[in-house]
Amino acid sequence: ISTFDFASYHTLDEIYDWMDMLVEDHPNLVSKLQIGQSYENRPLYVLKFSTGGSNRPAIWLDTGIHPREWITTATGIWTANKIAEEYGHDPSVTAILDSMDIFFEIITNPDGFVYTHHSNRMWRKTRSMNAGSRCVGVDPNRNWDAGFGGAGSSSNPCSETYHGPHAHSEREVKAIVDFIHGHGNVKSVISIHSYSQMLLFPYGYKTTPADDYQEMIELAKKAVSDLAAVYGTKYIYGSVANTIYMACGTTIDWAYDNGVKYSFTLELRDTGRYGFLLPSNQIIPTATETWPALLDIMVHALEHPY
Ligand code: 0X9
Ligand code: ZN
Repeated sequence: ISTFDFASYHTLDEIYDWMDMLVEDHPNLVSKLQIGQSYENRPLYVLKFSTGGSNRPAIWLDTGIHPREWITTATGIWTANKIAEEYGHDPSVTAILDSMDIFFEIITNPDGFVYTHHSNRMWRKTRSMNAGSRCVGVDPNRNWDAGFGGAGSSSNPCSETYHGPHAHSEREVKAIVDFIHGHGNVKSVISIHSYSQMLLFPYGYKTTPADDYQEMIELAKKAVSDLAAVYGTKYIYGSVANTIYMACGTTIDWAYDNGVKYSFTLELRDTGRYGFLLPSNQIIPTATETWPALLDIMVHALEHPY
């Protein structure tokens, strides 16, 4: 899309308009689905990239589940546009879309996203009311049914990592759970966060290595090396078994435990200089370097059917 400014951060309405433009520009490839409604009744839109078939093996991507991580949404927009433009040109994109579908939720937490624009730029959670508390919101990356309620999550509604009253209490989470279960053929989930420059894979809720640990380590190693080859940006990769802090109830652990083998979390730029307030002049470089890493994971899913 030539009229959209990919190098700036945008509001919810601007992004919704962009989604419609993308669909209009690529009517035979891209469509828009609504998978549910947010707590404040905003539509939860997903872009579907498909060249046909019925219920093909699929890749799920999401950005912006933590709304203050603006670089993820901006990277999502750039990436979705890239997928649409490269089909029929880039051999990897073409091969992926000739046999798989891609589903991309660009604004996974719209209520929180709007809140970061109007009230509190640093908002992380959903905007749901908590019974018996004046504090608002649940951490949508602690709300999944995978070690729910355990270490690295909080039972205090005022905490930034509040896990919520029960697993999948948040509409924004439940919509994805229902979509992935209903689809039944999702082979990869890539959930995009910021910041800290990491590529993570299950598990985050236990120290036991996942069954596919060795395969994931090798894929992650290749992905971060191809990412670094673009501008030299260094990522670390791993799971709780070797690298990161414990976090219970996260998206990719739920996906992995529900049969989605290639489940990864990306933590985009930077390592803390700007943190969540990454300047807009880093949007295109961030998206550009992340692209080969995403392709590595998607191509791996294509070439290793299960
Ligand atoms: O804590 C999170 O939800 C993620 N980091 S963020 O700064 N984007 O909030 C990381 C979750 C990764 N999983 C584990 N640490 N196990
Ligand atoms: Zn996050």
